[in-house]
Amino acid sequence: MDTQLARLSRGASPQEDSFAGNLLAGLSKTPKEIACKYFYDESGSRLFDAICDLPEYYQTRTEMALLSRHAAEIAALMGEGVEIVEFGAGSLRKVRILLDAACNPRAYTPLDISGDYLCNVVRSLAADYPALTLRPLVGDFTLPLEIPTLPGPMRRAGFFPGSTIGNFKPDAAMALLRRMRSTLNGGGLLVGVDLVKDPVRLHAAYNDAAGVTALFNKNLLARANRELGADFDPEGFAHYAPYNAAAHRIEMYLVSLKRQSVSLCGQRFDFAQGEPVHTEDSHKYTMESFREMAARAGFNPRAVWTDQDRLFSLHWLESR
Ligand code: AVJ
Repeated sequence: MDTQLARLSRGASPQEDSFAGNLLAGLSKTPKEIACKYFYDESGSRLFDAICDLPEYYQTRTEMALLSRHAAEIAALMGEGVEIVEFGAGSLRKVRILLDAACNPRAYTPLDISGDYLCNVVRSLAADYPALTLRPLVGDFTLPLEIPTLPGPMRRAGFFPGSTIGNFKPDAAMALLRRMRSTLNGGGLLVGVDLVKDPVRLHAAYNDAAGVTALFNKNLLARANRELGADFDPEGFAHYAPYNAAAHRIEMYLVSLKRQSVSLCGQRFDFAQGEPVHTEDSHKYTMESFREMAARAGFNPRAVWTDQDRLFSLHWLESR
């Protein structure tokens, strides 16, 4: 059984693509920003798992129910002996539903940015699926990537759940889908997409009563303190996550509650009272608007599934 972690690094230089590099560049801009992929160190990945269990965060349980309900149909579309490639694999909870339904899956290749976290979750998956070939890859799926093919004839199916696609602006989302299409060598892609809905419900999902999303957002600052010796005061910033209805997206910010300065890698950064740092966008689509985008990215949108309340959607896209 091959569960060695391989590291993919291609494209941007490690310097400009590192957490430190992104922070130094992003905090020098006006308005300030930090890229959302840096949420996911080991503790951020754990906080995200806690978000997925929150009563307000309907996305995860709705998507899991859709996967379970349509698993047989999805398995048939993926075909026999498929290699499942998951982009941003996280806890690996969702793929178990697919693996249980799939016909003799050839391999499972989870790709994630958090190596420590991936290593742990892959170990427990390997124990539960002893016959499956596992190829965990540590890396950033937003960079161009080529996954070495396994020997013998093999079809790939991509799995991109959780509405992670929503973290990209529509143009970047389309470019990402195009790149995934080429990584998949003609195979299909199963994508989970959060839907446009009542803004009050959307707002609640990113502003939970227990404050877990606030901790998740502030983990960026705690992580900078841990890894880079920065001196952020996480209590000096507020979690702010409004829904921008015109742009169909949740926008997430850390807002400085006072005038303050922070030192980071020998540089000083000043924050005005009330100054925002943009940390995430989470775009929402209609089923039709997502299918249109997928078609423009070179996919043939085939099946689409949703729940009774039309909270979330699962799309099966075929390469054409
Ligand atoms: C990474 C896209 C699944 O945007 O809903 C959850 C991240 N941020 N709560 C989302 C997130 C705040 C999440 N996804």
